[in-house]
Amino acid sequence: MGLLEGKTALIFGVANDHSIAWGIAQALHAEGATVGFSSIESLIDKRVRPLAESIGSTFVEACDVQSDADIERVFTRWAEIHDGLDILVHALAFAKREDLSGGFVDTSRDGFALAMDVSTYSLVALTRAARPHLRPGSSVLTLSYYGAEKVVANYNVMGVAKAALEASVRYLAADLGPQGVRVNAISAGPVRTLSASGIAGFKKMYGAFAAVAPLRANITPEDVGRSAVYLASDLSSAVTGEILYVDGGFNILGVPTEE
Ligand code: 0WE
Repeated sequence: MGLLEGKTALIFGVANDHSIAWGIAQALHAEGATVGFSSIESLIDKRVRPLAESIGSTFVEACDVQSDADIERVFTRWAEIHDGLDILVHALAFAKREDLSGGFVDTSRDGFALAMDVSTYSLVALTRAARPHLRPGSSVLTLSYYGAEKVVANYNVMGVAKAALEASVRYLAADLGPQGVRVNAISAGPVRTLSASGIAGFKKMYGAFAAVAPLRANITPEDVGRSAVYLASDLSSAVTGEILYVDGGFNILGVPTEE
């Protein structure tokens, strides 16, 4: 019997089969969860629907997370098919490419607002829309990165957005706790996803990570998926407002050094 038998999950942020969101989807499905998907319109037919179908999932809806009306439409549609929701996964972010290199000091007002709206406020908006459907014992999960806490070259405005995301996890956990709903984040080490492709210096930092992280390996979407199962399941029944590192121990290092 799977750890998530009888539970339903709605996952925002699958782009393709390399996505962390897809690693999470497969892991939740393997433990018996019924999984639905939402992603940006342009990815639905070519990328998301085939993946969803491969795990027997029929719920696939486009969503522009910058639109409250669009978010509302997705949850209304969900409620037409399902009785409630046990697991909400928020695995999306966006900043303008020009804001992911050079000096953070040069971040424009609209670039800052865009990164915060798509990457941070969307968790608040999705959690609020999901709330009427979330049963006691359900779990909200988002993804963060170490650049929220310490300066990572070029991560820039995304670091600020992830810092606000982690704070949002704590405030949402306090709000929804009395309803029996838990809210947590996984802070994952760098993974080679579509989001990481073409980022200045990513390849180099990806290699350096495996050389210095205590577990001496890069992080895979499957690694993140297994920890997501823990946070989504009753195994973590008293865990909320937490940031769980899935980073091979990288964050414990004071001076990351190659041997
Ligand atoms: O959170 C992320 C990536 C988020 C991201 C990526 C992109 C690429 C394409 C947000 N917006 C965009 N916009 C685009 O146009 N990561 C944790 C991966 C990541 O991104 C970095 C990293 C790492 C690690 C950017 C700079 C430096 C390191």
